[in-house]
Amino acid sequence: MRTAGVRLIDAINDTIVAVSSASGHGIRGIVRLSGPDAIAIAARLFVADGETCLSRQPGFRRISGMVWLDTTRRLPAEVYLFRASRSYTRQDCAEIHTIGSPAVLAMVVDGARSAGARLAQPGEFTARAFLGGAMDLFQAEAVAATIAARSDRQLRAARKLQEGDLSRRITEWRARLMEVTALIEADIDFADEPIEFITPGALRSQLSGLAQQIEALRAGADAAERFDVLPTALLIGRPNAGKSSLMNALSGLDRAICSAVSGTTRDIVSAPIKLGTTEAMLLDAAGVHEDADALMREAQARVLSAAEHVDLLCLVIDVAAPPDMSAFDCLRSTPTTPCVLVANKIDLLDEETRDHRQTILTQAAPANVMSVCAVSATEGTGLDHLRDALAGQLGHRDDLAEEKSVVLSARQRGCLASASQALDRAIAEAEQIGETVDRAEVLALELREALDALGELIGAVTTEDLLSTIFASFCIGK
Ligand SMILES: Nc1nc2c(ncn2[C@@H]2O[C@H](COP(=O)(O)OP(=O)(O)OP(=O)(O)O)[C@@H](O)[C@H]2O)c(=O)[nH]1
Ligand SMILES: [Mg+2]
Repeated sequence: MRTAGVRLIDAINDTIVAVSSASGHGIRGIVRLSGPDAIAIAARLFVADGETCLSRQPGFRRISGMVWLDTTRRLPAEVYLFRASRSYTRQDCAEIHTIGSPAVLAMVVDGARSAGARLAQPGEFTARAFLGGAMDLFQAEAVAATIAARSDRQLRAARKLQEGDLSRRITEWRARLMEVTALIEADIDFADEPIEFITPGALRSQLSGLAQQIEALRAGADAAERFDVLPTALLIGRPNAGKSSLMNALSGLDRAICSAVSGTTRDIVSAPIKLGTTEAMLLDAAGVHEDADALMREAQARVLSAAEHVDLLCLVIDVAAPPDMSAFDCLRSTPTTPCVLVANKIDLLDEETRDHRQTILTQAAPANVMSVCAVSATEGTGLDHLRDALAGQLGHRDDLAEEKSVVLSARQRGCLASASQALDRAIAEAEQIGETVDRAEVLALELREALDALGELIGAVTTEDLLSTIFASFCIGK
């Protein structure tokens, strides 16, 4: 929680302190100080080896010595000094590295507070880096995303933002938009003159180009939203085909009840599965067949509705039973969703019958069936081949999504949406006028709104409220 009354912008000249290493015990812990008195305060807590005087050291120095925990106890420590403006926060900074015990680090922080430092608020170091011009808001938010990343892919996405390409692109869009706005405003200023600074046609084409680029970025962010959630595959097929057995076998989790009673599964059950480097969410659901009671019909309606939203279908067929092509009926409402056909229970068949039935199924399969895998869910036969087939369908889609996508926060997507809507309104205006001057005021207003939204996106236009919201989501010490 943010300390009431302390505003990030106003409090920039306070010297702040916090533990910046991970919480809990570790070999090494770090207490970080930033602000005009950072080095003087570190010097009061720390005795350097030899005659070294901390305050007189230049930046980018590591100095060994002892840190005072209280008036009588000291521990070996090292201080890293960074001078303004070549530090993370662009202010004088000192990092005290010592033994990573929470109790020890708390004592060092207390010592720094007694010497005049204030406890940092969440994200306050990064807020200072932003305010000091070391990074834009995109990059600052990427720091939070890096810290919060729980998987490799989230980390890669955060790094992409931190590299700053996107900020440069948006800065360029703003510059183009500013030029157009200036021309429209010139039309307002010189309304009485017979000159037109920008024609409605030129305006439309400039704005449409920009709107398209913003839309492409938004589509990428939407794609990222989807890929952040694991790709999904749904097990579909007749009751008793072995869907739940397959779900447990592929996930290694005993999540779904399996039984010889037809219609065992009713609700949708999910479990994560690993397919080499690809991860996915596997869904198991009720079997689909014609003569069902009211409860079963409700369960089946849910299966078919889920089938419309998954990335891959896994049609499970019991090949121990005589071939019945109506098993494909459940794919009818999703003719374009890729499907892997699983011929299950091969342990119950001799090789010849198995191959024969697999051929019949392959020939009768609808176009969205991409591959056929023969398995035994209970014996584990053929599961590696099935995993490869699933990865082949889901992995590729995932890589593509990752390539095109950029992970944006809800705030960032909101800014893009506002910019895009303002541009659309301006384009609609421009389509209806004979001369720019006719609606120049309205156009300028819309474009200013788009400019503000893009400015807010990269932090060129900031308010204390905005900063508070963004940096409050950080942890203390970062
Ligand atoms: N021999 C053999 N039996 C299997 C295999 N897979 C599943 N079974 C059996 O088939 C029966 C049905 O399996 P489930 O996994 O419950 O089938 P389901 O498709 O989930 O069935 P519903 O939930 O009723 O739609 C159980 O008795 C399983 O032990 C297999 O590969 N070989
Ligand atoms: Mg089941």
